[in-house]
Amino acid sequence: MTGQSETLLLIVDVQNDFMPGSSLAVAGGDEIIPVVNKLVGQFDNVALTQDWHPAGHTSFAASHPGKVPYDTILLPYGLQTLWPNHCVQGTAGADFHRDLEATRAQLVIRKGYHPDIDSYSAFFAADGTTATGLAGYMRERGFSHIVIAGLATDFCVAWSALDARRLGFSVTVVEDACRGIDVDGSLAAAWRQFQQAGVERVASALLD
Ligand code: VGL
Ligand code: ZN
Repeated sequence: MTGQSETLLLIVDVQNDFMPGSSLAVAGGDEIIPVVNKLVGQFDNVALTQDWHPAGHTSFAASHPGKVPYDTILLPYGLQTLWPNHCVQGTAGADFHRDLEATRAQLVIRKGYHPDIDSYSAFFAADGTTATGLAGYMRERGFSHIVIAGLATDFCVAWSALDARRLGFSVTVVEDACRGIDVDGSLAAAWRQFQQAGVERVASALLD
């Protein structure tokens, strides 16, 4: 594997609103926390993403009269799945889970803050062109490899992993440190796309 100095561990959206019982609950989302914390202890370079939407964000079903969560809608940049309100800037739901070991994170990338564009990926908003700055950060820091874990496997983890491949980084997804939402087969599709794109899939035990 690539050395520590060329590798960034990216922990995606381990936030309260994605936890069981909250607005956009990911089944088993809390179960990954000990696995993620162990990973954080194993990498020299750690970054986090934080889904960070303004109230009334375009990805919220409530922003579109007559729509309900998990409907889709055609927006100027393409098809958008509509979600329950979640991760609104400054709310407790947008905070990282209290047990996430975030102290050693060197960077927090916030995404989804443009009112009219969603952003699953840590690299680009859903229009495919509005950058978050993470690619530039990785290049300037000399990271050629990204190891990704977090929520949700089939949305923010998947879009981040596939963008990272498109940008030319080598990519590893830690399967037991992720959980998916699984809308209409999206979880199986994500694992298929990972394979096609050359995203490496590992179990966390293999990184010991
Ligand atoms: C996510 C749906 C909406 C994610 C974020 O973190 O995977 N999914 N916003
Ligand atoms: Zn979101």
